[in-house]
Amino acid sequence: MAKGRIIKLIGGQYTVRDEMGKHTVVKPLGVFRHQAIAPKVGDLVIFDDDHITEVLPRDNTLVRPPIANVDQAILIHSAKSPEFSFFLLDRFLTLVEFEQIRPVVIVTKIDLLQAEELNDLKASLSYYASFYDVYYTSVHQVESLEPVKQLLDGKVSVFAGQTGSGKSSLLNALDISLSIKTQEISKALGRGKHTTRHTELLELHGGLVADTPGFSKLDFYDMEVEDLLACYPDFLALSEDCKFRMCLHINEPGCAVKAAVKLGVVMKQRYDNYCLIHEEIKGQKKIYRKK
Ligand SMILES: Nc1nc2c(ncn2[C@@H]2O[C@H](COP(=O)(O)OP(=O)(O)OP(=O)(O)O)[C@@H](O)[C@H]2O)c(=O)[nH]1
Ligand SMILES: [Mg+2]
Ligand SMILES: [Zn+2]
Repeated sequence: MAKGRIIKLIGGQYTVRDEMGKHTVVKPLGVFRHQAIAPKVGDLVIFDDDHITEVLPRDNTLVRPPIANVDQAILIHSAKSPEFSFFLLDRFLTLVEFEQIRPVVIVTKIDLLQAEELNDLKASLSYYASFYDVYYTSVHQVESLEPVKQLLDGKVSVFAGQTGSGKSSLLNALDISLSIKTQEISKALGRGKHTTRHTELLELHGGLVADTPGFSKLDFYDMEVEDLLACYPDFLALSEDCKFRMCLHINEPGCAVKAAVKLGVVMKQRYDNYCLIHEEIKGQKKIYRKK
């Protein structure tokens, strides 16, 4: 019997990495089929020579991508191509906060911006940098990769971001021995859109990292509008001063968040994105009721 972490799942075969770093390919015992939980990538497990016998309690679990025990979600956004989007950033941040996982923001492909454009983007993102870690990278600028390497050490990280944002390229640049397929290569092979398909934890700079398929759809189906409150640390800090205890910061009088938006303390664009997501969640409920 040994303890380890599942780092790969392909065709019912699990690769487990033990505490010494040794890999063993095993199957789960049949018993898991009758339980609500199936072993997932990221799970800490007890295993023998050929079977997983126990899944240890999870800290957290993501459905898409299907990974357990994630320490941080590294959100990869391209500075250009595809165009940087604050709306997409706030959507990703909301979903990651809802899962109670620490988000880290990486803006990549910065080589595609003029110096002035990059300065403008950094100025806008400085608001986020006051409560999240924000990094700027390019696969063509090796010095930009060093801080990211340190970020991975000793942690289980998920790289997430829209398709084409540069997740696989960044991982390849962080460790040249990886050679993960990127879009250029898959285009040459004549494949369809999503380049990265299965879920696997890669051993990288002292940590484990999942390169997830690009999300094409980010929905809030599991959320209620009240759930949004805990997903905005900047608003949360102000909400003690809202007149109403469960203020949703939309139409309530005496709202400290709305007052802070007016004063320019809270970024207007971020507040607008919050309102759009709030509306979207309300809209979802209406559709449910009709059915
Ligand atoms: N100029 C420049 N191009 C980059 C950079 N990083 C990635 N790219 C290009 O962006 C395109 C998409 O990169 P990928 O790494 O395949 O993107 P991905 O996020 O893994 O995409 P999916 O696997 O489909 O989700 C490729 O053509 C890369 O060469 C960068 O730092 N600078
Ligand atoms: Mg990829
Ligand atoms: Zn309020």
